[in-house]
Amino acid sequence: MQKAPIDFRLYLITDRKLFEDSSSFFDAIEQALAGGVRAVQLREKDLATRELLGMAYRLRELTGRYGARLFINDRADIALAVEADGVHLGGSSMPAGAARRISGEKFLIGVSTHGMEEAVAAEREGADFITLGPVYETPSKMKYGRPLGPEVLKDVKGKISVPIFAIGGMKQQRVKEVIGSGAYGIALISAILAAREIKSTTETFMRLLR
Ligand code: TZP
Repeated sequence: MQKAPIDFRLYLITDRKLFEDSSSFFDAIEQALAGGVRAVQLREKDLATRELLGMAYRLRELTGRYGARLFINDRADIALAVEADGVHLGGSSMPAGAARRISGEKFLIGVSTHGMEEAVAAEREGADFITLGPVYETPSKMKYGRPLGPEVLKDVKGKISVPIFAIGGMKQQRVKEVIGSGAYGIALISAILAAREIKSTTETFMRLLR
């Protein structure tokens, strides 16, 4: 089967800890989908396999209803089990080449990168797209390292051809700058999931990315 293209520019990453309970978490994801998000990454690194699988099934159902893509962070096995669209790999995940051997050509493989070297390696190993950042300071600051600044997008864009999603501190007023610097799209958590009005906030992001 032919691999799907990267047909989304807004990549929403989950953080269930922003919510009081699982029903408000899934409500929030549904509002984002209703607002136009077309790709969601399940990223709940501290969950046991059983719980993660349960969330993945629910998100597959939800994203499927809205025709959106679902990616599972790190866990190619869970991605395959729930028939997600792909896997998103981090620095301590299996390399993209290994994930490709497990999943075959149909899977989309995203890779988190934090600079030129990692970005070039990710493309070489078979990533279909990368996230690159943190571009700006994030709410959780040092956890993701020092902000790279938007200039890094231009440099990396000059060296690789897979789509680059700017990540880290993404806000509406920064969309123009990162797209102008070579990002294909943006990946984010808090600007949508911590917003008071998730649906309308998402709609604004979608408009800015059009
Ligand atoms: N990787 C680099 S920065 C980041 C990740 C997962 C966090 C992005 O969160 P936010 O709230 O969109 O800055």
